[in-house]
Amino acid sequence: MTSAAVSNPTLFFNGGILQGEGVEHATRRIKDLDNVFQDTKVFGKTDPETLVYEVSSFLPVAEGTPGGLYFGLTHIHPGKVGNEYFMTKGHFHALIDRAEYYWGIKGEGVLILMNENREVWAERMFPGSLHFIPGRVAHRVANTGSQLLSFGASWPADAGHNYEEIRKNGFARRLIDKNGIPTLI
Ligand code: PAN
Ligand code: ZN
Repeated sequence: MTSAAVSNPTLFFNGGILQGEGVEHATRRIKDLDNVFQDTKVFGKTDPETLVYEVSSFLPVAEGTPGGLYFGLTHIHPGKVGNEYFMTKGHFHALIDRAEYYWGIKGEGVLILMNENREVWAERMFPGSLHFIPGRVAHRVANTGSQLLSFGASWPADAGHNYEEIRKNGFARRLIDKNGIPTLI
C-alpha cells in the first residue's frame, strides 16, 4: 500500500538479483580473464565460455560525475583454475584516491587488497561482513566456498577503473587452496 508521499523503492536486490530501471548487467567468462590466473596450462584447457562472475550495476549518473555514487552487486561462481579460486580481475581506481565499500551478502570469500607499495593483505568475506577499501588500494575478491559468493559494492561515480596495472603486474600475492585452506602465498 502506498500513498502519494510514500512510494515503493525503484531498486531491489531480492534474492541477490539487482532489479530496476537503469540496471546494467555484465558477465565475465574464462575467455575474458586473460592474465588473471597463474596456472596458464589449466587455464588454456578450461572451457572459455565458463561463467566466472557477473556484475549488475546501477549507474544513475554519467561516469566521471563528481559527487555521484554507484552501486553494484557481484556474484562469483564457485570454482578454481588449478589451485586458485575463481576471482574478479581486480583493479585500482583510475582516480586512485577514490575509496569504496564492499559487503558480503551470500557465500564465503576473501577480499584481497594491495597498496601502491605492492603490500598485500586480505579479509574474510561472509554474509554481514563490511569492508572499507581506502583509496590507493587495489581490490579483488575470490570465492573460497562451494556456493555462489554475492557481495555489494558502492563507489564514487568519478572513480573509474584501472585494470591495466593489475593485468600487467598482477597482485604481489596469490590466494590458493592449500590442502583445503585458503592461503595467501
Ligand atoms: C566492483 C567491481 C566488481 C567486479 O563493482 O567492479 O566486483 O570486479 P572487477 O571490476 O575487478 O572485474 C568495484 O570494485 N567497483 O569499483
Ligand atoms: Zn573498485
